[in-house]
Amino acid sequence: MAKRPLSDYTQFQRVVSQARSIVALTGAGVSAESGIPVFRGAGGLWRTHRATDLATPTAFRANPALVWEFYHYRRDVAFNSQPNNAHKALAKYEKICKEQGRQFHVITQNVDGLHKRAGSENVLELHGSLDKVICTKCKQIEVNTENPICEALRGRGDPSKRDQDLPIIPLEELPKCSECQALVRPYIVWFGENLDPDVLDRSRQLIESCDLCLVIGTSSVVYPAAMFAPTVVERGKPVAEFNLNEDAFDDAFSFYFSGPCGVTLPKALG
Ligand code: BJW
Ligand code: ZN
Repeated sequence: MAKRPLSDYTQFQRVVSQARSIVALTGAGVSAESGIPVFRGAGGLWRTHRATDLATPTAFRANPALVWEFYHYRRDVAFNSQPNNAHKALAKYEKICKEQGRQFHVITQNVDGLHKRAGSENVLELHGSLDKVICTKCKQIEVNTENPICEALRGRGDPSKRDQDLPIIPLEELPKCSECQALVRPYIVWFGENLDPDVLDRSRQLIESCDLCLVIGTSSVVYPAAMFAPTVVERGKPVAEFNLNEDAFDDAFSFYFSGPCGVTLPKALG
């Protein structure tokens, strides 16, 4: 199939400046330039494990200490990362829209908190957040930004180590619920788990009512987020895709901007 020609920034700027309700759907690629590894491809390994194999309830049941070690590493990377020019461009454009009485929302699959730290206010976090935990017993959700989250995880999580070279962390030393003292887990939506129904409802409403959708730094293989942009196309509204990799582009969209989104987004929204 012939390659889709890349889009014209001036033409996109006309469309974005006239849109009344814009949704930006973001994925791991938006945080890649902040140093946070993406999930699929070369960056998606932690030690010998695929990140997506550890992000499951089955993996947590089988080895909560290993999954907590992985998430301690993820929390440490995210908490020490800074928003990049892509996060900042989205936050800046949201402010412009607000001043002009237009709607701008970010729906993110990311759990790193960088959109909010960049100043975006209208953010829906589809897959949870690294700065929260949920109790495995009483289901209480708590914000927890302690790093490390418990003493046993201090100095752990190094991706260059081998699992078997480190002592196993006993269950009773893993993070506990402040209410009932049972084991807590990261407040993250793992494969096979339902998304928060309220977050999902609000996301669907935005997708059903927006007149422009930006799809930024996602491989669009994980549902239900993977359905959002096709739904906008079905409604006859434009979708603009920003991805490092031209092969990732969906042929049904209206605009394609290839390259690091820390470069392409500020140019497109500038
Ligand atoms: C750049 C860049 C730069 C790089 N600039 N670009 C069959 C059909 C339909 C559904 C299912 C099915 N079988 C199973 C399901 C359900 C399942 C699913 O979708 N599976 C698919 C894999 C098929 N979904 C679920 O289970 C969801 N729950 C659900 O649907 O409940 C109901 C249900 C249950 C069971 C069965 C059926 C229905 C929950 C999904 C939870 C996803 N969780 C994760 C991990 C947790 C987060 C964490 O720990 O951090 O979320 S998985 C992982 O993938 C993570 C991400 O948010 C998510 C999406 O990945 P993303 O963001 O797209 O990252 P990458 O790495 O894939 O892509 C990065 C992109 O950036 C690439 O394109 C690069 O080119 C680009 N890039 N640098 C611009 N600088
Ligand atoms: Zn509890």
